[in-house]
Amino acid sequence: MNSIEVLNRAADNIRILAASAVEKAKSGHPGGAMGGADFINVLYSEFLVFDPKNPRWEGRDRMFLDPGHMSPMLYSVLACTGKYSMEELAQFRQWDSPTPGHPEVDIMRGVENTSGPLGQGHTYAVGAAIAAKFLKARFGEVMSQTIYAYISDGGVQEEISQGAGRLAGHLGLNNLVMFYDSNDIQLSTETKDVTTENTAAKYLSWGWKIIEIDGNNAEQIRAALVEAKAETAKPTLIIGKTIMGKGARKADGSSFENQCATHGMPLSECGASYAESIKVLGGDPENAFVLFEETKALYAKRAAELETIVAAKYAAKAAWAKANPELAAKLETFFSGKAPQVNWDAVVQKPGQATRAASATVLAELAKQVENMVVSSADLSNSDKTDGFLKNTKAFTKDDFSGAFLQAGVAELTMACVCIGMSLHGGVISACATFFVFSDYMKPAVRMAALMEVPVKFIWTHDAFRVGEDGPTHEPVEQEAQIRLMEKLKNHKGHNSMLVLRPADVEECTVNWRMAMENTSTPTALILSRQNIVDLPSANGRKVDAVQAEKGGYIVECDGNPDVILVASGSEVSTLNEGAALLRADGVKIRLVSVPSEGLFRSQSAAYQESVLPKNAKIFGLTAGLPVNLLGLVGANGKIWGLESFGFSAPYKVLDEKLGFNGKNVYEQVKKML
Ligand SMILES: Cc1ncc(C[n+]2csc(CCOP(=O)(O)OP(=O)(O)O)c2C)c(N)n1
Ligand SMILES: [Mg+2]
Repeated sequence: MNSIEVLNRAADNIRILAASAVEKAKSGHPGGAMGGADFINVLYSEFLVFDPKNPRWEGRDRMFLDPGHMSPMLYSVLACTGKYSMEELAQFRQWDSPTPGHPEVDIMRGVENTSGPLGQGHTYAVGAAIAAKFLKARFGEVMSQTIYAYISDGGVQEEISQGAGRLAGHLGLNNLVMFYDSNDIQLSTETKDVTTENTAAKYLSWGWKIIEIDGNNAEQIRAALVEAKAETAKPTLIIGKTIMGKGARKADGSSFENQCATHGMPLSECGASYAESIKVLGGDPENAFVLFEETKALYAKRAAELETIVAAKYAAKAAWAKANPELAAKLETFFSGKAPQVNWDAVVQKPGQATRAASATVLAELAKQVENMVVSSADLSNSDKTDGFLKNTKAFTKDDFSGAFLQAGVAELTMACVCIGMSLHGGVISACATFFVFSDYMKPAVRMAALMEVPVKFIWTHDAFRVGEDGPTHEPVEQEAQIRLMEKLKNHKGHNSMLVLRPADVEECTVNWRMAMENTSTPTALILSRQNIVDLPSANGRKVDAVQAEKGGYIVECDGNPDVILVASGSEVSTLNEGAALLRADGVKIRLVSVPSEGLFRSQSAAYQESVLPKNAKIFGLTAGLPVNLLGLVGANGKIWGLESFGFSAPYKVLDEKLGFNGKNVYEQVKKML
């Protein structure tokens, strides 16, 4: 066993590196990192199981950081394991360095998740723990890793912790161990100024095991981790009382610990003395980016231990694979990250349905064909029609993860982050559903999914005011514009950060679902109608013609040299088609265009775009959302009929009439325009 002296020396080393990275960058957060160093050091030097040579090994333990501002702590401990050099730590927060201000997912360097928006990081861990349970139910002991999470006061205060805590306790995620860095200090105040909750009692009531320790005491940390790992029925919360800015000193050598000021400023700027603090911690302020001999020895010893541990795990896996070749092949397929093989011909759509119903038809097939897909709903499965999937599997329970459905409860942001966590864990394809209007509750997670490039599928139904009687609270208007902004935003690979699809009828829905399943590099949204939609006209049958939706936008029908182009997405395409019949009776020649994804359409060749929507054409657009949805498609010569206010409570056919979403109004508006 490592001596406590050695562990404390290595923790001080991590404190020095973290504080020095911030000092050099002239910005960052030293205080929390210095307080959390003891836990992170014990975790990485004695507990976390990973393969230093193969960071992607699916059987590794995972550590999800919630407070991204403690990045210097994470980079420093990973430097002890050889994943970052001293030079890279010294480049903290600089252009093109691998040490950005807040951690950005980088599996090869041991960073399991991007973190920064407090609360999301530990919820990914809950998702990863669920994915691990799902996989263990299928593959047994080869998938028996522990998921660690590190949370701080901010994460505990964020509302999402309620959902994460409830779900983890309810599902008895004993493979989840969360350390709460409880230093009683946050960004602008002490915690006592904003909360009087009994956090231990709160998590206890959710079904967690609670261990309370001195979070700067290596012996207590070790004992707590041993106890947590032995727990067989519950997730564990280790509440570690820590000292903010542990080791910080003023110029006169007196303590500068437990100061709010160390939260987000270099030591030299917040009232402490950088040099004095580094000296007290046993370092050299003139040459601070150094690993002590003791630290090197500690982590070399751990590396050797890991070699033995991992070799044994690989040997056990090899024996298992020999005895279970089919399962072993399946495990490999699950973790390949490749799109699953799906026989799409098995999807048989009934005409004239709502696209949410068409989605249910697809999901029923996916439940049968895609063995590693997990679908979740925030208590709306019978409305958002994920029940198409659920009817072919069963929901997870504490003792049974053989199903593939997660009843998330009414917690949309939690659900979204749990799905992201499953995806980050790997081995699982995750999808989650709710009403489109409540995508507002999920947007912060959508943004992170897009930034991390995880292929979560977001299913949003009840896509417009045609929710009807429920009224404006339930009627999305501006939501499509918001989500489509993610199509305009590029990820760091230079691709649209998200694929947003709003199918026009049942067959387009199947095609869009195929595109979602084949999109393994960004999140995808499917925006679906509540009400039935008349199928679009088609020369070759919709099943054939709808395949053109792969280009993001396409011509549904065209009368020779058209007088006007009618463009929309979703159910409004069908409404345009009603108007087209009236216009044709007047001798007007029409082109009908469906654009399920403007972002994807604008990624096509200029020639293709021009062939569908010529720049000088007269274009009329119809959207049940804000007119801006179609501005980029309709152009200056055109006209858009949209909704510019909140919706209203009334039967949807009445709303269609009152708000002008019918063939007659399309006819009138286009006639005025021509
Ligand atoms: C969602 C979100 N809101 C606000 C912030 C800004 N912020 C960063 S850290 C922090 C609070 C820090 O308190 P704590 O988590 O206890 O960290 P410590 O000060 O102990 O390092 C805040 C408000 C954020 N990162 N994410
Ligand atoms: Mg704190």
